[in-house]
Amino acid sequence: MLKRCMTAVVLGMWMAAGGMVADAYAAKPNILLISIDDLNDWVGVLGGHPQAKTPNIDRLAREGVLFANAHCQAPVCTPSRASLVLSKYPTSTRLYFLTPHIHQVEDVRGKTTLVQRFAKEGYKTVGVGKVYGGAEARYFQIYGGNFGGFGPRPAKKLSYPMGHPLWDWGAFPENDSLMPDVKIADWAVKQLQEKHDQPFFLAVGFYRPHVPMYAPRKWFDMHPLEKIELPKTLDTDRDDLSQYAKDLTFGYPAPRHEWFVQNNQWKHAVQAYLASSTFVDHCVGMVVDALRTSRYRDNTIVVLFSDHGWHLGEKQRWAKRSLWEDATRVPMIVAAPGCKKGGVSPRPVGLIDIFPTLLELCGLKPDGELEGQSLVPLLRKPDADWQKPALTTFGPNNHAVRSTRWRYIRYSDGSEELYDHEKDPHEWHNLAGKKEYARVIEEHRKWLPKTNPPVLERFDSYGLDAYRKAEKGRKAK
Ligand SMILES: [Ca+2]
Ligand SMILES: [Ca+2]
Repeated sequence: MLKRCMTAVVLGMWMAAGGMVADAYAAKPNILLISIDDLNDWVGVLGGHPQAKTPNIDRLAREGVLFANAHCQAPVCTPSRASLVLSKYPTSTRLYFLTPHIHQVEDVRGKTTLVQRFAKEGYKTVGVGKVYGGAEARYFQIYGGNFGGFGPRPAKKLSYPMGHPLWDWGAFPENDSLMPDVKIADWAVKQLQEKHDQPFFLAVGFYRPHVPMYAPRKWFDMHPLEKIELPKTLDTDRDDLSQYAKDLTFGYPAPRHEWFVQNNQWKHAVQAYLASSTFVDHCVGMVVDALRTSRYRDNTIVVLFSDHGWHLGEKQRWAKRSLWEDATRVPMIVAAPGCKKGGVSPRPVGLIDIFPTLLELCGLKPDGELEGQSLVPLLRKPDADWQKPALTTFGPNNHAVRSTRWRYIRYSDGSEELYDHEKDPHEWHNLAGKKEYARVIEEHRKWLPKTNPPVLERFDSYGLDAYRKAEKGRKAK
């Protein structure tokens, strides 16, 4: 099948070159990597929320393979993106939390990251917006900037009066043209309209639906407040969690769930998240539409992903920084020329697998240091046998193992959770204490990392307090 994919690519190029392969680069497909910040499974084709409106992502999924059981390797921006571009688990890099970044850690900064590998292979590497999640310009030959990143903010907060300056939501600013994500899309569109003499690796990183959840009024109007449905929750959901789990995942730097409920903001925030997601989907559409009408249409691999999920009240908590499905499941699509269209893979995969997949799709030599595995067998047959589960880590010795059916979590104090996704898609009922599941747990346990190097203490990461509190509680036991 890979041969067939590649044959189609080469044939397409051969015909485009008037029957002659123009040069050594001609056989190599271009790459368009689209990154979205903090988008969970509230995407039409993933069904995470019945009111999600993401027509452009849905269309892209129909043109490629949708990985419907894809997970981040760390449930927070920087380490998730680091894991993706290095194809290494947090337990190999010690990049567990928001800081440090790749270039700040001696053992890691010499490694060749995804984009740099393609530069070595003769690709022109071009980036814009948030891709690596910090020091972007170091990694691209041409970097277009972030155009204001998280975007303009109103003079006075619209919804959430206290706390972090980014935590706010509402209809703002007036026009799409004031949104950094639109400028980022525009910049990327221009790249696709240009003539490139080498194969290119174009990485486009959008900022919404990351807080502040501002988008112009029209995107809110597509999700009328009075019709907003809240996510399904169980009031007693936390009762079967260990104290360690609660300390680790409820000490996050965001408003408490109780605040949303008491201040009548839950629906507003759900509306803002849906509006921000529909808005960013529009930006994705701008770029993918430009590709479809460009000379690169038939020889470009498109990969779309989000860096982690997001809670909106599930388990009575908000945002990222947990080992549950809400924080680990991500949209992930691979659309490669000549390959299967409209496939949906139920197999557990990770963002860590993108790097080796792109190498194989481009006919490049595999890199034995990469810890992900190529997804080309699933691009061929989306439900092919697949042994390896997806692994997510949140601090040393805190891991979730996601197989096709189960989620197994083990925290550093030894406490465990097990959820059966066939019967309990919301992960309400922790089965870990029940004897009849001992064998399932045993099977999942063997995938836990064998080593858990400690946090690099000299980097005082935002949001690390919760981990420290949980560890303090464990040691006091
Ligand atoms: Ca993020
Ligand atoms: Ca529960």
